[in-house]
Amino acid sequence: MAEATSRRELDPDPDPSIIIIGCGVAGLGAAQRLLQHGFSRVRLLEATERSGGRVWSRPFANGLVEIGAQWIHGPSKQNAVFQLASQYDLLDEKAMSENNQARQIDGRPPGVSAYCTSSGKRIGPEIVVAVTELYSTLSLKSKEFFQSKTEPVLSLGEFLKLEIARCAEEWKDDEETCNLKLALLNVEFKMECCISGTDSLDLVALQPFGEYLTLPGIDCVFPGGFKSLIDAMMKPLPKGIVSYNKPVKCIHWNGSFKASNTQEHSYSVLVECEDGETIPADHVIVTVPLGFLKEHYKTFLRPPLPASKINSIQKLGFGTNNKIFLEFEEPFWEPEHHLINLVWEDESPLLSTRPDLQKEWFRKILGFIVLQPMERYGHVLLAVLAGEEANFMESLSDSEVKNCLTQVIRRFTGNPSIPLPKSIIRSKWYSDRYTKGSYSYTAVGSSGDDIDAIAQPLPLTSTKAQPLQVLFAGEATHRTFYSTTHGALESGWREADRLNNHYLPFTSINTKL
Ligand code: 6YU
Repeated sequence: MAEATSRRELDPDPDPSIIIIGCGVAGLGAAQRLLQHGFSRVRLLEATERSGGRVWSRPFANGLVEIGAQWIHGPSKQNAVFQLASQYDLLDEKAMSENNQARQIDGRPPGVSAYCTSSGKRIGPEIVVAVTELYSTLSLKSKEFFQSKTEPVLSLGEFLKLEIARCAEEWKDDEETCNLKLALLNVEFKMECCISGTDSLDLVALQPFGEYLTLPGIDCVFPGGFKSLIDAMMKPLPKGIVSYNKPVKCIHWNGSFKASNTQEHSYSVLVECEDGETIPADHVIVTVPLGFLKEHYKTFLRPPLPASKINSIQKLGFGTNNKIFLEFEEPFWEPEHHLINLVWEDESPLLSTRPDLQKEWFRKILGFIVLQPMERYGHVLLAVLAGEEANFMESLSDSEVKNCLTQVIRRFTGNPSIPLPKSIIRSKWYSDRYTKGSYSYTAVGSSGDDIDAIAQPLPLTSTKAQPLQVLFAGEATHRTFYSTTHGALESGWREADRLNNHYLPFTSINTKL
């Protein structure tokens, strides 16, 4: 593990009791770092029966599929997950190559795409290239407002729509081609909704959009599943450090709590679990998802969170991106295709209608990602969709989803005899009571300052009370890498380092991972 100067070697006296709530990437990162720094009284409380949180690799078809995080976004030296995965030797040769690390692809699924229309036709490369290039240009332009003091409109959606309308006026194509271009742009909107985990780009704030940092590197996956990272992080931790099925109900802070039957000093924090157990601690690192905090902020802390923090929790966005994996007996797609896009010819980003969820939820699916290599996964397609439609999908049965998607596939391929998929597995992140969605985004009315406000430890001001009683980590607390595993990991490390610096204010510790 780490070559770290142990804080116990330097200052063996205080060994505070530290509780980490949540055993996802952020919680594990914090635990790993605290132990490396020499803290020994560390305990993780996890609501569910497993580690990983929004990293969840499950057996399906021939291999493992990712119910949550799938790719290392920007696998290169500055990416903490890439660093750790390389150190644990979890990636294949291609991902490790200098060439892979140097390329920039802007967070989209890598590979060759096919574009099928709702009337069962294929769209040729010429029009696809023109539209994808236009969208990339607009997307880059939308990120420039981060550096400027003013923005023309509040949301990313409004900005893109104004730009598209302006460009469309200059198109010289016939009406059918213009409509097809708009329909293709609508697929880009759906993709952007999935990337941001939002219902609509009208909800995403324009000004802070460019603050999210995209790292170089063609996105890659873990050959042994994302879970191989979680397993590798768990391995060096002391046995029993994680208590599973241990949901925390309330964090009582700013108090003076005694451990039962001991003469120990009193603790500022008392963690109350749903099963009634209470655990005193000097420090608590909260890594629960923003979706959980949005629902429970009123009761999750006593005294309640300061108004400034509540305001930021409410303002920041947290939406759903769901996945549906389908296994087929035989592939009906061409082997070179990595993504089969679904282009509804009657759609356009310039036409805003509220969908009838019951009848049209599947229209939000942008397409099917082909899991490759086939030898590892079997014949598996992955459909992704975001927002209200993704939430609605969770209320349907497996066979309803399977039947519906088969109809869609038959229609778009023009092949009515494609058989039903053999099996299905899907995510339900919105109804997951300890997550309540997929990941965070800067919603209209919020900014990076809200992310920093959520990350601020309690108490907020230096009073006589013990500092750093409650600390906050998790993807939604990382200003430039929110919504990713590398953001979550860095946030866990950040809070562990914060505690370490607090106990050793004048000592510089060289921690190497
Ligand atoms: C990435 C990717 N990826 C797809 C989907 C999802 C996510 N992400 P955790 O939730 O993991 O842990 C908290 C724990 O707390 C958890 O175990 C709970 O059970 C527990 N808990 C809750 N309440 C509790 C209580 N009361 N008591 C005790 N325990 C409690 N990231 O790097 N690559 O491909 C994807 C994707 C469907 C759902 C993703 C991806 C996001 C990551 O999964 C996520 O950030 C981290 O795992 C979170 O870790 P954590 O520890 O913070 O929380 C410009 C611009 C745009 C900005 N966005 C662009 C980026 C695109 C990101 N897109 C991701 C897309 C995919 C496909």
